[in-house]
Amino acid sequence: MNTSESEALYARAVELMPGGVNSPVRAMRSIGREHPIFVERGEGAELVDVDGNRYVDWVCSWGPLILGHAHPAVIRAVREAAERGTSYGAPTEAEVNLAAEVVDRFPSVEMVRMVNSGTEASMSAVRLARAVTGRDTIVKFAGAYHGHVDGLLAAAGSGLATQGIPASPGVTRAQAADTVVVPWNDPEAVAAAAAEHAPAAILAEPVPANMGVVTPEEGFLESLRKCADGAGALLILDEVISGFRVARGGAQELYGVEADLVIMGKVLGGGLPAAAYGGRRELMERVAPAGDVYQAGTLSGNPLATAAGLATLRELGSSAYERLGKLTDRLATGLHEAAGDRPIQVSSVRGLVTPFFTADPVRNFDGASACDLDAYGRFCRALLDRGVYAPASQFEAWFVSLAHDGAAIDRTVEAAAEAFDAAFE
Ligand code: KE4
Repeated sequence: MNTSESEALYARAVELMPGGVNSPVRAMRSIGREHPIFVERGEGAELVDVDGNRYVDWVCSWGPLILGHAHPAVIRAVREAAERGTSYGAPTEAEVNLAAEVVDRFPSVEMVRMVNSGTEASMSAVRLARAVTGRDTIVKFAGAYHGHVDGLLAAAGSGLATQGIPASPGVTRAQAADTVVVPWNDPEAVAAAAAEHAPAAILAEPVPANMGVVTPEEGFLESLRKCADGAGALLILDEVISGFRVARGGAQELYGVEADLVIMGKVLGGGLPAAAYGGRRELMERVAPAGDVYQAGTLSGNPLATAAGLATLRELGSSAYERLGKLTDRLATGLHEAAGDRPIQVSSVRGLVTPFFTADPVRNFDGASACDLDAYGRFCRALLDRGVYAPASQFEAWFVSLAHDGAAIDRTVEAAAEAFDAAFE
């Protein structure tokens, strides 16, 4: 496969941007590639790179493109919005309509504040939870990612339920100390942390997808709800990935658990920068200017992003979720069958799939970390050579879109069968 244009662009990019990219996972270093693929365009379920190579895309911009690339309704909406101007720094009807769409989907959300990234939404929801409860500590889960918020870039301390330690240089010990990191799917650890720290909030991806897709075990989300209530803490569910994807009302609908605050993003912006946090009126009315908790943003609720988000959500009715579920099952089953007797665990939930390179079912970050990362890297490189663009990390999800069809899945499964050979030879 000719990748000379990508290589040439990478040589320039790496001199101008850290790692040659604007977000680390895009560099493809974790699958052992010398350089990433530079994209020229997206068409439905496909990416075309600058050398003209075509790929079935299972990244879909890491989740936003649930309709696939350049969906006509989204392009039309963004074009029409852009022709009226790109930003006003003033309220627009589109923001009201998008907020109404969110409230209609999430019973736990009565009010919404738009921001520009999941990181901003997480940071703001945490600030609000601390203001409302008057407490500092946040309980989060090992392997969960909520954006590069200083205090949430914390690793588990020495023992369970102890204060976090910085997970990145530049994060201070003080910032990390307000975060307690516990294992996913471990109700006892959550209860111990809540008892010891009386937290402001328990923060969770209801369907973790940043350690690969690791679904909550039976009753676990309910245990978080109960634990938060018992501890006088808020339950913050980060639905940046699961929201508008695993069900019309996100994981809260799928698992029947309601959060106090919800973090949203990705699909909400339809591929443009938009995210949000929301919750009950009594909580959200603490946010400035209605209340005293400060948070602001120049481009929050941007007309182009709200146009893309509204156009996307309007395509996501019940039949869309039914179809997305069938496509997901077909991909997950196909990968499982292609793996044969090799040590592969395929985890999936509507719209999300992860082939874990391990012999044992994955139920938390320790399990995900035990995967054979080199084998996953060989697998991904072999897929790329066969026209399949999979997430360049074992700790990510494959994102299914409504632009994928049986042919794209069959192509992927056929390539995977050969790529599994390459991974384990
Ligand atoms: P952003 O700040 O990247 O918009 O969102 C942060 C975020 C928050 N919450 C969850 C559950 C997320 O998955 C993310 C970001 N997801 C990653 C991929 N797993 C974005 C890709 C990247 O970092 O380049």
